[in-house]
Amino acid sequence: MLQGIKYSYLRAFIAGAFANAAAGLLSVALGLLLGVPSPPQLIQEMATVLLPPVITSIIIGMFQEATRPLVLTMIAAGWIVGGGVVGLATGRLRRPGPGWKFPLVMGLALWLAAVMVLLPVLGQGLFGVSAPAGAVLHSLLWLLVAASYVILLEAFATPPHTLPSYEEAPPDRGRRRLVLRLATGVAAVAAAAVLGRWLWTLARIPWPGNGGLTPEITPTEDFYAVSKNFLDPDVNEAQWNLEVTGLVERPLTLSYQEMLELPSTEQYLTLMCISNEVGGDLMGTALWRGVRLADFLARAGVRPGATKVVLTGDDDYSDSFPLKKAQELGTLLAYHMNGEPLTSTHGFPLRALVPNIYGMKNVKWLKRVEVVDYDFKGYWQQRGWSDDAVINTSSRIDLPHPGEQAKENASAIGGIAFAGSRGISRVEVSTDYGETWLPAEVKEALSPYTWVLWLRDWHPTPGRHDLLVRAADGDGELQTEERHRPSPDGATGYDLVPIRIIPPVS
Ligand SMILES: Nc1nc2c(c(=O)[nH]1)N[C@H]1C(S)=C(S)[C@@H](COP(=O)(O)O)O[C@H]1N2
Ligand SMILES: [Mo]
Repeated sequence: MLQGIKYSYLRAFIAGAFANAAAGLLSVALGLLLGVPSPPQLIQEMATVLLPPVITSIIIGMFQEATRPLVLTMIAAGWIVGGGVVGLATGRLRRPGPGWKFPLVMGLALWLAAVMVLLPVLGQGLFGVSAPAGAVLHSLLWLLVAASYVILLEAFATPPHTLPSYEEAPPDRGRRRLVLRLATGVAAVAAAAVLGRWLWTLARIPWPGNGGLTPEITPTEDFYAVSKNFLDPDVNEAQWNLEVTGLVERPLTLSYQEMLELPSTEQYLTLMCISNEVGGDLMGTALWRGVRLADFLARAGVRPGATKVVLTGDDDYSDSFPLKKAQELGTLLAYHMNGEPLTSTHGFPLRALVPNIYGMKNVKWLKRVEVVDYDFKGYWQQRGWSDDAVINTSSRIDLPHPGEQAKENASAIGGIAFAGSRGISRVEVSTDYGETWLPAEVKEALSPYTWVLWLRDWHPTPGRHDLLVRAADGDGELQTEERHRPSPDGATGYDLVPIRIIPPVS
């Protein structure tokens, strides 16, 4: 397909880029098949590890819901360009003429570079020994990636002078080769397109839009979703078990069915991500059904000296909280969300719900509960985020909609306020940037663990108005006015919505 391109640098680069796009696609498919994290996935995880939380938080603040697609697009672009650069570099090294020695040596060199340099740099150890999937599978995956890259590069990049010329070869042979190359080229473009599309759908985070006042219970399909994963686990309930281990008298292993048969409770609870910005959308309320964590612990019998409980998900994400928190009535291991089994996005088959602390401790795809007597640091704590992670009192204006800059008329200001399990005692709004504050009407909470809706009549005059909101928690403590980014303890500050009221046309 590159027949027409004579300029050999360009040709080598394009060939390498195509070859790596296809090899990347193959690696993702193989990774899924073998249960090994694929190269793009490793790189994405590495990016979250290497970047300090302050930077991550600034980036997320700047790009909001576009962050994940952006990061994934950048990784995909880097991967493809990297393939092009390698194609270009090796194209220069190669002596003209066909032969199998060069590709073989090159494939081996690339494979060794991957397993002996890249994998250790990505935190997986030499040959991937320290990765959960182990060295054999990792080495195999990378061998296949290197091999497919080299083979495709050969197919695309072989310079024209190594082809039999039309004078020397029977014409139909030349034509067949051309057709073959065209077909491979088209397949590679298609593969790259599929990879791109697939990355894009993976990267999309559901982003609830709210034209009016926020629904008090968030529909499951609008519920925000956050995870560390490039690809979330898809747990098969028949193969799933919950393990309760560590400092317990009788370790437990429960099947999905056994768990469903335990006495359960239903409760409304609001989840909020610690990365949520002031006025942000990374929160939602649902009705959950599950078994109290305290019941599991009582069955297993906690041994003296235990201080913390460590929860681990199927994606090997883990987090912990104090044993006392685990034994509170509101701490649930939930299997239903809004009357249905959990969706895989929200942690099927089982997830933790822990009142009063941020979303990151609400481990999804839960497979293990371990009782310990030391200060465990979870996935995000190792990256500098708060360990207590107590939810800050916050409030948000949803009406008038913050996206609207101008409005012809308005009759109310409204939104939500949340203070974990401390409850909300009052909400006040200001229409003059905090000069004066007016009380808002607060709807009774659905449970001790949810946000509240609030509303205030407002009949504004034309012109600009700077709306602010603030809430006080159940103890009467007013939320912090000081503005802080989410990292490392969760955002603080008042939500501000500037709006211009346009005089009605008469
Ligand atoms: N196993 C696992 N659980 C996890 C996470 C994760 O990456 N893996 N992310 C946490 C974070 S940061 C948040 S905010 C909540 C989000 O839950 P949701 O997607 O159901 O809204 O899940 C938490 N539980
Ligand atoms: Mo989160």
